[in-house]
Amino acid sequence: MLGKFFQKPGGEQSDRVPPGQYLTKGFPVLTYGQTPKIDLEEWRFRVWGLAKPATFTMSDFMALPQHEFTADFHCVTRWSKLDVKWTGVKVTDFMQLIEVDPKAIHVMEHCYGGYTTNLPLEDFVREENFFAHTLFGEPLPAEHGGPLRLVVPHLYAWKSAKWINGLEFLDHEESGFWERNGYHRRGEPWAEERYSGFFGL
Ligand SMILES: Nc1nc2c(c(=O)[nH]1)N[C@H]1C(S)=C(S)[C@@H](COP(=O)(O)O)O[C@H]1N2
Ligand SMILES: [Mo]
Repeated sequence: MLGKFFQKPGGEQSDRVPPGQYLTKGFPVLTYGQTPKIDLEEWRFRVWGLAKPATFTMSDFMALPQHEFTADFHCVTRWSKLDVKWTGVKVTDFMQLIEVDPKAIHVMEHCYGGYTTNLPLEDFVREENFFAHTLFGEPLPAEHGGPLRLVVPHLYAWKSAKWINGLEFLDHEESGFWERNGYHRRGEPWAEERYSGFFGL
């Protein structure tokens, strides 16, 4: 894997690269399956489970305060990309639009294409998490999750759902796609929470 595109972190960047990760200058695409085809007119975002059911359009997201974010991106397959620049909406701002039952402690992210991933509510509702529609000043390319993806910088990137279209609030933990297929339940890069014990590593 090492070579032109993957470098061992050196100098002052090294304290930003979690253990066992290598830097990449490009931005690899990591998708299980196909990039779904999404018609922007028909795009909808839904909330259900332990929350008052609600449906949102892209205009609803664009009406929220827009922010630029710079965040590091860590894939469990060992590549990291520093200083990714996104534009989007804070999860904390979106949460003001919905009514969540106090019994909810987890949230399942749902996506076009069927991918799912699960987060404890306290990992989801954080100041630095956001829904992104723009990457380095350009509309988020479809292969990177456009029109809208979640970005959760403090966990491995499989928690950053591409083509996100819904949140299901839960009073218990459920496994999403990769959590069912051997990845760690939480996925904290600095603790190298890569795979569940059962998977072997
Ligand atoms: N819907 C969906 N979201 C997803 C994935 C996926 O396969 N489907 N892959 C995850 C993984 S493992 C990673 S590392 C990142 C990769 O994002 P990128 O393709 O923009 O680099 O998206 C995450 N979000
Ligand atoms: Mo990943």
